[in-house]
Amino acid sequence: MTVTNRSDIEVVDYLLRAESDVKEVVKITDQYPELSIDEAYDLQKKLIERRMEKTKTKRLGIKLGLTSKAKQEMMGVHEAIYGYLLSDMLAFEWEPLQQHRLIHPKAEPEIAFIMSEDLMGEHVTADDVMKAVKYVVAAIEVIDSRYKDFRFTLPDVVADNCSSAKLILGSKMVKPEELDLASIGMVMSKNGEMVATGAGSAVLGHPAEAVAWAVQKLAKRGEGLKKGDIVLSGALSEAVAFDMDDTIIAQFDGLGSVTLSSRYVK
Ligand code: 0L1
Ligand code: MG
Repeated sequence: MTVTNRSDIEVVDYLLRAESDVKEVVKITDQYPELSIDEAYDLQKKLIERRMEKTKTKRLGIKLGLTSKAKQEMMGVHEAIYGYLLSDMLAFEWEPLQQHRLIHPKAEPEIAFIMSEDLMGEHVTADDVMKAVKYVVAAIEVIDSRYKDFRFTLPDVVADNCSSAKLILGSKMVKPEELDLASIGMVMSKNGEMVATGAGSAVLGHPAEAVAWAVQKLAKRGEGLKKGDIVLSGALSEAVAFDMDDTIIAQFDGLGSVTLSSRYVK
């Protein structure tokens, strides 16, 4: 069944309510099993517009998901996905996350790009991306699927803005030409114990390749990256679940570290 205009709003509100009530919900394809990826991106767009209106937030940038072959295989898909980052998703190293505002969060180590110019087009390459990037920064993305047990199909997760919840940036900004992004190594620890390792090449071979892919996809919808956008290029390792009082540190070669801490703050 195709999601009709009327039910689009219902679906969007269903997902936004799950986020604001901090309650996981049944995935939408249980009710709309025929939902296509294209329709899911339509829903995502409506969800973002409605969320920005409700929370008085602005676009911060773009995020990519499912950028590792391992995760694509796990989900039985051959493509990455993208979603939007909004201004209230930006969190800071010095300010613990409010754990009670999150459902079942997981942390992902990522390389963030800060764009120095607009970038749009169906033929944009990784080289074009590198030329349009001002800085690269170590980042942790917090994903927090609104779906029960973090289980979903591809259209579900696209409609849910690719599980986006928060992002934290490190404080070291590096010019992209100063590093070989594919060979950057990363170690992530939780409460002092190593929990994940990875390299930049885990992100579709090279993080800039992943961003170029997103620009090409965005172009099909008449969109692109904007000057000042923060782009999360995709995870260098699997996502790691965390709870209150946990501290997660991701350390990247050449980019320094970024720290996430979480507390129950009311
Ligand atoms: O940012 C990501 O790679 C996650 C994308 C959505 C899939 C998930 O929630 O695990
Ligand atoms: Mg991510």
